[in-house]
Amino acid sequence: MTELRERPAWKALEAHYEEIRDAHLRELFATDPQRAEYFIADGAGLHLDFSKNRITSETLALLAELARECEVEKRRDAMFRGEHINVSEDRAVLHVALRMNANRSLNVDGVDVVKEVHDVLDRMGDFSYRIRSGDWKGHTGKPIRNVVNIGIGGSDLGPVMAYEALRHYSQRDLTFRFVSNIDGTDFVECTRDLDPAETLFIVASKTFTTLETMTNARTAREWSLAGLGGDEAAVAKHFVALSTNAEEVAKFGIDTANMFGFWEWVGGRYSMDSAIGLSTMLAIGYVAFQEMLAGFAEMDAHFCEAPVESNLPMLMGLLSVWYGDFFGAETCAVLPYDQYLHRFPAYLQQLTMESNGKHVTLDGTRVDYDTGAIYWGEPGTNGQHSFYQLIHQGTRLIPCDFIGFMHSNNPLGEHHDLLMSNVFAQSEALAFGKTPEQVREEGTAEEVVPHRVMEGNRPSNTILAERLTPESLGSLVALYEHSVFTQGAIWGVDSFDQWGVELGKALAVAIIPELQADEEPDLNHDSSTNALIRRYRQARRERDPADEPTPNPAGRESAE
Ligand code: G6Q
Repeated sequence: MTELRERPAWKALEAHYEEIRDAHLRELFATDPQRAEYFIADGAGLHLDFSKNRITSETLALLAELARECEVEKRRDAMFRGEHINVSEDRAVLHVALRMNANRSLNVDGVDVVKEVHDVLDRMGDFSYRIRSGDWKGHTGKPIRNVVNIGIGGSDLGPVMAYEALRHYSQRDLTFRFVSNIDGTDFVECTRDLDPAETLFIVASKTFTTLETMTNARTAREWSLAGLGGDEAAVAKHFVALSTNAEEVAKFGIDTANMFGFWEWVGGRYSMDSAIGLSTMLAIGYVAFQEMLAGFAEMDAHFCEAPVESNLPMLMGLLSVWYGDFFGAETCAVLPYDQYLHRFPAYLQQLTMESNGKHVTLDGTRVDYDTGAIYWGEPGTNGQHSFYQLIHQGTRLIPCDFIGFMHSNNPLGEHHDLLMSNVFAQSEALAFGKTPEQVREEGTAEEVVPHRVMEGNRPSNTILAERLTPESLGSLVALYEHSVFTQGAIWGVDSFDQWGVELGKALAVAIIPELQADEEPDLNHDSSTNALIRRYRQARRERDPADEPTPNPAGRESAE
């Protein structure tokens, strides 16, 4: 048995689970109506109501004890000191340094990383000012009006999410697009209505070797040059790079003067507040970007200072462990009631699942408990008219995070009251449901009663903030970052590597020449993969003229 399952707090939680597993939230609230007054916590401008969880004070005490036994705080402090807590890659994990105030310093491996962070932020600020003001001119002398971020994974999901979340604060005469997929459709559709003379490409790639990004970047280069008369000098005006790899950036043909750097201690999925956030800064400006960083920093401080029992990220992380490892919940739904957060669940999927989708502990031992849950979700109220049915009446337990704001950025008649009434109604309905008696009292025909019964006892967290601002977005993202950290520290896994994505990448690289070879290649895969490749090759031979590659379709179109 692994160390975690031998821990006294874990064993106590197992015993406690047997006592509490059938307790209904109706009873828990009936016997303790005050629970909504103490199962709450505030930090960094966020309010967390976790009273609609299947817990008692004893559960909370035991979970806090588990955090102490697993030394979550010690591990957190090691992260903030810059120790190499990413053991499988032997790296520091220092996204928290990206939002440290300029008057702080943090020495890591002999370098003051806070100073380096602020040097890059200042350069990003100057560049943003030049683009936003129209001072930076494209190759033909026109100001930039379109910004296309080319990146994937951590170099895409954070930037897209943040742009969408903060659109209200964005400069509206600039158009932002995000190309990530290696499917040519993504590039073509993102650029087809853009004028190359007014378009800036941001090539965002930590390594600057990622197949998807480099393929899209080369296509962008061709598109741009085709639309600008083929003069190589145009690249300097229309391409910037966000990367840690100056050598590859230079090889690609981007002047390193147009490169904004970051460091190996920033993991891809933790990089939206590094240079990878350049598109965000171009959209909202330097000052608002700083406000977003301040929101992150407030949550960092809360995570470091608040006791476990009132520490938002720790509470949320521990509750995830409670449901995943004791109740056997496999997923967690994130339900933001704000249209601007429509990409937030997709962003969180990478943050949570790439971080904690791990099967061994730090020392390589196979875990004998479940790790990272499957995160998913959609903005409310749309989800209510689709998958909420399963959460309410299905057979699976799905803990939910509801996210809402006191004030709308677009107050429109009674829209916001109606929106928020749904947040409160959904968590109430999930927790308390509807008994057969209540259904009968409504005059329901007996044979329909079972269909209309809502068992309730579906747990949820409700996270409220005043308004969606750059600052509250920063706090919200940091909340989940540190919740992920807490879960990883309990499970004893490396939340900062991602070896699981490597095998597929390597296999794809090996298959490319097999798809393209003129001669029938010697295929040595399994029989299924061999047959699929042969089938594709056959279709490729039979391509009609419409399938012929068109390297610069959009460039040609918009240059006309
Ligand atoms: C994130 C992962 C991964 C990464 C992408 C893009 O934590 O490492 O999603 O962000 O593979 O990598 P590059 O930025 O190096 O292109």
